[in-house]
Amino acid sequence: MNYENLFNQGLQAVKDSPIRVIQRQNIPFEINNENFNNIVESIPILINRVEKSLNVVILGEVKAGKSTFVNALVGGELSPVDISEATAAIIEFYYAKKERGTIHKYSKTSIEDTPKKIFQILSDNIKNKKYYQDVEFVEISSQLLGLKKMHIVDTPGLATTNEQNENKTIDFIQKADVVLWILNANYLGQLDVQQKLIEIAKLGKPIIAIINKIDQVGSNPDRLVQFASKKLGIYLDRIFTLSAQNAYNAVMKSDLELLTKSGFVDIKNHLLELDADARKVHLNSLISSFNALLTMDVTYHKSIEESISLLQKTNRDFINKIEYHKETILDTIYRDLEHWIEHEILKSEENNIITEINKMGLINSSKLEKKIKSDMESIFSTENLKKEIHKKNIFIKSEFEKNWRTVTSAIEAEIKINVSKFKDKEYSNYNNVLASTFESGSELLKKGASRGAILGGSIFVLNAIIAAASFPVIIVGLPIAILSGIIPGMTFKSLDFKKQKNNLLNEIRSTFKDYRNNKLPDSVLPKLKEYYTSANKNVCEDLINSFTAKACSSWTLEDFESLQKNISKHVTRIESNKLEII
Ligand SMILES: Nc1nc2c(ncn2[C@@H]2O[C@H](COP(=O)(O)OP(=O)(O)OP(=O)(O)O)[C@@H](O)[C@H]2O)c(=O)[nH]1
Ligand SMILES: [Mg+2]
Repeated sequence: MNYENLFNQGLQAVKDSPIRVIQRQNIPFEINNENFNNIVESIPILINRVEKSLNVVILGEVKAGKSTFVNALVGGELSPVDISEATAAIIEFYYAKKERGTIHKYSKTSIEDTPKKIFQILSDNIKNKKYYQDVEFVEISSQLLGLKKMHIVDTPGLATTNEQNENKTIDFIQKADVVLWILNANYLGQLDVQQKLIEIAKLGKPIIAIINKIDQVGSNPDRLVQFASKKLGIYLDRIFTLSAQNAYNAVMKSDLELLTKSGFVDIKNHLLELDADARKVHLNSLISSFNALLTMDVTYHKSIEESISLLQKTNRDFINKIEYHKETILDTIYRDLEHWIEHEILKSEENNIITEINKMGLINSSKLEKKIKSDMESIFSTENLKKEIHKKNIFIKSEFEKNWRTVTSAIEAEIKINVSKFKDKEYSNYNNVLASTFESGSELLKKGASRGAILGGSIFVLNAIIAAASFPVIIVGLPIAILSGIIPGMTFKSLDFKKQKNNLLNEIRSTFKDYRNNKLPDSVLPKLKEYYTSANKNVCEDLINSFTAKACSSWTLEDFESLQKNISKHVTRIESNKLEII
């Protein structure tokens, strides 16, 4: 089987992703997810490794005892172990009869010497940050206790104060075939270890845990294994216990009893088994890593596909809701206007006039007569009617805006709830997807890496939906200008003050009534309704346009549908590129 070719085929499939192809155009969602982008960069690392040796990479937090363990393996003090001499570079050990060391530098000024000299140089520069920035990795050949085919890589501890080191180590993880994770027995309960193990497990790397420094804790080693297995077991292939310090001392003194007691012999035997089967272990790890990357790719694409469905549904629901409220809000305004014109307009003026006439008594007063006539004239002047309508308009406008704001904030809240329900559902769905995806892959991934870990909290399309669901404040102009010239004024020659008071009152009442029942409903009401109908239509259009613009960019429904089809095709293609473990 030519794995280079097979991996290359997978890489091409990943690169042809419809999402990656459109990445540079105007798309309505973010895909700036580091893990998503890393898939394309990670497969070539695996391709490069097909012809390389089995890499056993030692990882763990600072001062866990990684280098001490390597020294026991190498059988001499080769990897610097001291408080002041923390491992600051990646150091690769491999079997050779002749001991040799090389410091590979980015600046291409590599140094070759005896391992002892090489470690002296590293130690002399331990405080020199700039020096280590230029060190790509260090290579040491030695006897390595008979581990003839594998390379053992000592790394700077994770979570060091030196971020540069941590980044170098993380970059190196993709080059690992088997991870030996050294845990410090004193801090077995620490939570951040779990997060780091997930990161590695989701890359498809088999992980062997070594609980080190068991000489420092009172607990029985079996209890420690039980504890670690309960907490971290799903990410781990095997768990060993060790006192690297005792192992190292035992190796130096050839004390077989102490060596066995330290836990070292079991670990060494396990490594010898892996070494004997190095090619197969190596290829299976590459296949598992490759499949893990393809699963990540599938997971991302399915997530995008499903959130596009949600986007479309949200958009449809949104338009339906706006259309529904468009009717109800307009209806409320109509009813308010009708009621106002029929029962309320000029009501207090009417009451004032009536009170005044009632006060007139029996004697006609030409002064009062004049006053009432002029009052009526000014009440029914176009100017005054305009003022009344203007006042009412200010009120209706604010009611209108308030109603729309209530509606949009309810829609906004509902969209947010739907999005978060969708996220929850997605996460639980994908746990199942993962479980089946890894059936043929590494056992630990079947149980381990969750979809949450793969997606890393990024939900591509949903951010756009949430952003779109914050609506602009609705502002409606005042419709006074359009009313000019349509308000019928009135003259009052007809008022007859010589008549009975009751008759006069009736006449005044019927004047107001005529206005409320005929004149205004015929002239002003249709105009106001027309105005609010069109204002309401504009508000709806603005809301729909603003939502669609933010949530969908310039994409049409057809654009989304064709993307979804292409994503489905892509997912099928990626699945078909997954490989069987040998
Ligand atoms: N008691 C005890 N001490 C240990 C054991 N293993 C390592 N140590 C001590 O722990 C300290 C750190 O050990 P290292 O091997 O340098 O640890 P490391 O993980 O390589 O550290 P970094 O390279 O800085 O990440 C040293 O002082 C060791 O002597 C052990 O099994 N028991
Ligand atoms: Mg070290």
